Amino acid sequence: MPTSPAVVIIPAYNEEPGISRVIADIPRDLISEIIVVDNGSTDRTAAKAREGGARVISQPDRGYGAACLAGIAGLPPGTEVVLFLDGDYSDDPAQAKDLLRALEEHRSDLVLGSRTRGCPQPGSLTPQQRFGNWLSTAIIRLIYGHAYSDLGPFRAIRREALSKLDMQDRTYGWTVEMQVKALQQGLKVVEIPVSYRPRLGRSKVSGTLSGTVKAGFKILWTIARLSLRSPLT
Ligand SMILES: Nc1nc2c(ncn2[C@@H]2O[C@H](COP(=O)(O)OP(=O)(O)O)[C@@H](O)[C@H]2O)c(=O)[nH]1
Ligand SMILES: [Mg+2]
Repeated sequence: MPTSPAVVIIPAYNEEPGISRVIADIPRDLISEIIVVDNGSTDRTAAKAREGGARVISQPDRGYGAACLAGIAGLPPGTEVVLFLDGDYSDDPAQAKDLLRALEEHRSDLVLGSRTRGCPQPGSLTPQQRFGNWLSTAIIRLIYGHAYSDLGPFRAIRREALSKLDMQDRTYGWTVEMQVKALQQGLKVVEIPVSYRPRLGRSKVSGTLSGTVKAGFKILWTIARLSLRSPLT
């Protein structure tokens, strides 16, 4: 089945060690453009991204969601599918093919790459991340009856569905906001296993205590806030 051309958005904050390889491994035949959102990097992330053929958008306001929102604001007109991917080479960009294929084959709105279903390499997911994933997905299952297995970054979504979700979170609540709102709005969601390996460069979230705590609270708060506002609607 033919797949729609997709635009890739990569939020990147000081990802000089990995960004070139991430870009180089993206299968170009299915991707019409690669946008790297430089989130105030102090290294050569932006220069390397340009060298690799990506369009660089600068978003000086730090935050994962802020970077993703800036990428969305910069999408070319006519974009039908958006693929999100991290800049640290933990995900395998070649698997963009599998995500896009699943989007078409299942006629879904959102395809999530599940790291827990895909045998993550030792050291790539910390025990705190596994626990956080387990807790968050268990709470979502209790409220919405849908069993997600992960809140990972690698995902493909139809542009129309993305607009309907009206994404707002500017930090670590981004991925879970998308998943909860997708259930609230009855989107067709599919998960496929993806691989995951230890990142290149230094972690800013899961590898630090403050990042882990802040991300954990933000994720739980996001689930609570969205569910109290409009459960199951
Ligand atoms: N933590 C963090 N990551 C950002 C920010 N802006 C963009 N990113 C990117 O978000 C992705 C996830 O961050 P990372 O440090 O790998 O988190 P981890 O995988 O949980 O260790 C990477 O591609 C970062 O470069 C930001 O302000 N904070
Ligand atoms: Mg990472």
